[in-house]
Amino acid sequence: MGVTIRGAVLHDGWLDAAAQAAMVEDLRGVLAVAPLVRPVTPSGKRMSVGMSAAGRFGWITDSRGYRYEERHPNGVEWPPIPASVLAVWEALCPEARAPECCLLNWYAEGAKMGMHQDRDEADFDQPVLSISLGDEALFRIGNHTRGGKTESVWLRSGDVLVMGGDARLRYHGIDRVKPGSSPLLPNGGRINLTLRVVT
Ligand code: MD3
Ligand code: FE
Repeated sequence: MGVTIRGAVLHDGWLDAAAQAAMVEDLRGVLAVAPLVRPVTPSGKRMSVGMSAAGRFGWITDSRGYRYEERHPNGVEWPPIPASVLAVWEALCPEARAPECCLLNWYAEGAKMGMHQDRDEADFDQPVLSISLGDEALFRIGNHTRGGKTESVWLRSGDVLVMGGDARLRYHGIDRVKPGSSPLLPNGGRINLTLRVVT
């Protein structure tokens, strides 16, 4: 069932160690086609998080703004979403439409993500599902406008968080990642996958 935090449902330890390792192997295949990039925001700041994607669309940002695109900045089509990842969506979001984007965020030591809303998608009735792999991350969730009280929770490798309903448009971010907190990735770091319906 999962634990609810401001309407987001946390499925603690949803993926066991073997499932996590198999998913990481699938993601190595994605990254071989669509390598990580550290995008630049419209204000000209380089993000600390590295990004790639799978599925019909990937989310990108550059000097022209935030948007979904059907190709990697290098011109290739995004690779398909791995079946191991789609299976998590099917299990936890059976009523939702099929995901059209699996955004892959890579957190090396020191990377973080400031508080933001996810609102570049067309249909906010569709949930967003997040999968955490590797080092633990301090996730913060707030309100429907910037500011006010927030709540924080550590996301651990194998945890899955579903943001639907009231949680879908809440401000959220990652304050920090704890180096050396998971044995999953040989050189440490954290991968976060977010599955989204875009259109
Ligand atoms: C709450 N990613 O990719 S995942 C993002 O860990 C993003 O990389 C963070 O925020 C990460 O946009 C947090 C949890 C998450 C993802 C999407 C949400 C929480 C959300 C959308 C709405 C509300
Ligand atoms: Fe987000």
